[in-house]
Amino acid sequence: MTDSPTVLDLSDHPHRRLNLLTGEWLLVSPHRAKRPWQGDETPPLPSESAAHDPQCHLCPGNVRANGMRNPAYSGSYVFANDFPALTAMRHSLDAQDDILRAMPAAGEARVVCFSPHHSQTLPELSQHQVRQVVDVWCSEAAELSRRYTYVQVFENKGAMMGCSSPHPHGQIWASDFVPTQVATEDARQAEWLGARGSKLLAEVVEREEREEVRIVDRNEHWLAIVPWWAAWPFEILLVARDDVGTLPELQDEAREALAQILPRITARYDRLFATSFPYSMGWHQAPATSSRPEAWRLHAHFYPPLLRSASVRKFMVGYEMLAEPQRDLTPEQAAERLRAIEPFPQE
Ligand code: H2U
Ligand code: ZN
Repeated sequence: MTDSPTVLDLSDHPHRRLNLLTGEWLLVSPHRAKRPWQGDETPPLPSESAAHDPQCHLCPGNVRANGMRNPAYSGSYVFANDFPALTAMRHSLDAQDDILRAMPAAGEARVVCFSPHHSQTLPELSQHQVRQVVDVWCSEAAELSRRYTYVQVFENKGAMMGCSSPHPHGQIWASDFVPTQVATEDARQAEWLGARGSKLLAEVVEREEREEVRIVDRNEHWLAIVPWWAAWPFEILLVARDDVGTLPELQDEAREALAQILPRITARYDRLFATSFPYSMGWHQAPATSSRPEAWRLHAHFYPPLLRSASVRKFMVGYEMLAEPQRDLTPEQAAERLRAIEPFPQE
């Protein structure tokens, strides 16, 4: 440690940044991005292109793992997950244990096939087809939130993320409890509104539009940024610019704009390392039991694991597991790279 500190340079010196949505700090080490790399750089597997796979459990007309047959669907298709993590049966706890604590958990899980096509991912679908996915997310969230406290809409993409089927699909898990991360964001946004009289993510949007350096893409209704506090190298936060707290509240124009920006974001991802980019993405919205639903701004998180090529990923191990998340590439550098990509170059 030197005893006369120089002024912190965010693009060069180690520093910590606060994730306003979780209250957690992360370590940024920009100087380390320059170090030599001797890791694995094996080329990616060739990507799928078949329109229909007779072995696929999700393709139209095929039999699923539990013996049910999918209809010959032509748009997006939703079915009840055959192996749900949550079931609708409600249970009660007869005695509270202070040491080995538990609580009952009930809910429902569904699978959303984005389209009948076995290989076309979001950037390969037409805007009309992506709009169908958006409408399904909104209508499913509306229906399930009448019976459940929280509806988690998400997509796990790519074998690297543990996705079990290459047929593009997402999942919806509804629960009679508010999951941990959502409860944290709920409390943080409520606290922010109470303290500052404004919405946390509205202030973030306003600030990021002024600074520009972390913007990846935008349209009239949405702003896509690599957030100030991003933990994953190419993490994206997609925030609604309209004053909405849940998916069902999205109006026609915002849904259409979402169907426009989603393929653009995911096409940038695919072109970054010339591979079908793996990620987990999902929506965060106000839970039905929020004490301050008006503090919420609807948003989606994209958490992709890749760091420097189609096969070299970031591992959240060591310091990340035991202390706090850490990154080398700055969010500003990541945003600059994603922003520079032309999502759909003219052929
Ligand atoms: P991934 O998004 O992680 O690939 O999960 C796909 C889900 O699809 C998984 O939760 C369900 C699995 O239970 N599934 C069915 O419900 N029926 C099937 O026939 C295959 C997969
Ligand atoms: Zn399929």
